[in-house]
Amino acid sequence: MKRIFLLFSLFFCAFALADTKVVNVYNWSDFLPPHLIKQFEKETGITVNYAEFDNNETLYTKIKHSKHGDYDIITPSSYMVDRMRQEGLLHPIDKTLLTNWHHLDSFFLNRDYDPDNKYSVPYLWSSTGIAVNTLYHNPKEITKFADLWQPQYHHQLLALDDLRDCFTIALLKLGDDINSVNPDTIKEAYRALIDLMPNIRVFNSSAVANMFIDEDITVGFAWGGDTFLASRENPHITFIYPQEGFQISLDCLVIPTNAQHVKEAHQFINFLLRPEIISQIPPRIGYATPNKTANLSLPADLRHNPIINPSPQVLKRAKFQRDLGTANRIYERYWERLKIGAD
Ligand code: N2P
Repeated sequence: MKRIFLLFSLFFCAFALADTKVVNVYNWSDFLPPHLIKQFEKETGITVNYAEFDNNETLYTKIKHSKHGDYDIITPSSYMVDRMRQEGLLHPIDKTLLTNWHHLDSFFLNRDYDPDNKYSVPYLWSSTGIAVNTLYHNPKEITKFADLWQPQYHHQLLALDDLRDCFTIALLKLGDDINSVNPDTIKEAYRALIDLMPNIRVFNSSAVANMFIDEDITVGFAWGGDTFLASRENPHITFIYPQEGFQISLDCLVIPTNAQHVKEAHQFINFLLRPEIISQIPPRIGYATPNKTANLSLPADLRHNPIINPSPQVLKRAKFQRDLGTANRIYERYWERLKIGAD
């Protein structure tokens, strides 16, 4: 009798497991409020397994070496979408399953990094600019990335711990293309970063808001999203869109080629495209949404906040990052040397 009961239980468990629907999400740290995950689970009966990363390169390595389809949704930035799609790491998006697609703002669609958005759905965006605490620094003296090289910022700057963001500010300072693949130009950008090192106090990209709130750091280049969060807690913090131009950091929802739960992944994406869902994210995590319907419903102070939503005039200076192909290796080598302090 006992044995029959045990067999029955095992059979029941296996049946229950097979029937459990899941979606495995791998997202940037602090990039989705937990209550929305719960809401999705409740609405759909799909269990969300959730993990976080801190930079595109970590994400890339995980996906490149994931043999068994560990993830169904990941959120690379535009340049990494470009690289992954070219390397065959992404599953095409089935837009017929995304009934909320039409809410997206066309400014963010059909860019070079993914023509026709065959593989990616814009999720959240921000700009890389200069964050300044006006109690300590005169923001009028900082209008461009090049100003960060001034000796007055000796040992003061926060630098994003992010290869592309660091090279981009150096390339902009030099007046070069932020997607340059010319070895001489990349070398010049590296030399410029070496020159910047005495001013850098810390490399960090996951605790930026808190560092500014606590005034451990008072100036540096940062993502607008973190700076916005910090500015709500510490009113002396402001954000400058540099004159040379600046990079848009657009993070996208994509499905890896070997994902095991493609249908559930589309359901998750469509949920995040729903205006009443995505509009809950900017007030909580500081990043802006490319969903135009959601933007209209944001509280006015957020809608008109220049950190979250820069004017169309400012946006004209915005640049999108693309993949660098074989030049990636050159950047990576210089990045490693920079971080270990070799020249
Ligand atoms: C915030 C995540 C930042 C995403 N922790 C930058 N692309």
